[in-house]
Amino acid sequence: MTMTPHAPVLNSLYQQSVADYWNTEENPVNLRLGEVDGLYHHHYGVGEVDWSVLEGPASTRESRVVKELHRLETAQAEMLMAHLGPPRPDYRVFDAGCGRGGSSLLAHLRFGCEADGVSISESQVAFANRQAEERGVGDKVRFHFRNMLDTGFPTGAFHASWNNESTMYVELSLLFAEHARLLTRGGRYVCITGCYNDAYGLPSRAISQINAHYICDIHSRSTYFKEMAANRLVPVSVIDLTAATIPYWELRARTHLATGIEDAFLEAYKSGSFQYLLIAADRV
Ligand code: SAH
Ligand code: GPP
Ligand code: MG
Repeated sequence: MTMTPHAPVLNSLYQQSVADYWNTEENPVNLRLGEVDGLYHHHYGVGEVDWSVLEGPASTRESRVVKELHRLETAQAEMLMAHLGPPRPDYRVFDAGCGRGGSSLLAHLRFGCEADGVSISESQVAFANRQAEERGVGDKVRFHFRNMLDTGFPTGAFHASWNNESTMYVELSLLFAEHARLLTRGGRYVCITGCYNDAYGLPSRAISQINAHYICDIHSRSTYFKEMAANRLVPVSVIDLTAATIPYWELRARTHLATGIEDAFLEAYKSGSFQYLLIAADRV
């Protein structure tokens, strides 16, 4: 696989603005957590919270909070990994919208498989490649400055692929067409995403606030299934993780790492307008 993109990576002013966001993003809630073990996540957490981190000696509270939030975010990535197949060590997996590379590294550590991640942020790609090099896995885990809608990778090159909180930046019809092209027949696709609930109606105010905060466009739940069905992706598991992610946001809101978006997530989830979903699908 060549390192030279076959087409321009950024194809609209919108994509340029998203790239600008990620090229300059340095939130402590992401960097301090990543420093715990070198797995840098740009997604949220799931699972029960150890609330005792907010108590005890003030001198160690911040570092205990950091570790706890990181543990919950890593648990989210582990949940995605658990639906990947599992990949064999000789398999190749694709990470669409890879951020600083945490999920790809985790996939290699868990399964021994090769991973290719793409992001439209050049600084993220450079950061993620440094992490892989520092771990000595740069030959197995590679990150590329490419567009996930038009990756340039060969057809059928991957046995599994995923989007971990990156589907809300693109049109799903285009995204799933590219995953379907890249996956072998019988390959596994997984996404974890926030979507709006068709049963509630159109996006609530809190969802609009989340869209404005990250420059994204949260899709409806129905759009995922419609576009998967149109692109040879047949859902095999659908897990509503909404209840599992609310404690993460409750904790985050009470810490020194809160960014100001926490109340919008809590309001969106608790009102029933927003859902945190894992969808696993087979490429048929
Ligand atoms: N999946 C990662 C990062 C999620 S943040 C994680 O779980 O840590 C969203 C990511 O999507 C960012 O890295 C951003 O650069 C990427 N992204 C957004 N639009 C993209 C596009 N069209 N092509 C490739 N990556 C894109
Ligand atoms: C990235 O996480 C956020 C997104 C990919 C977009 C929104 C996701 C939804 C589920 C709607 P981050 O870790 O960079 O965000 P933060 O800096 O807030 O921790
Ligand atoms: Mg984060």
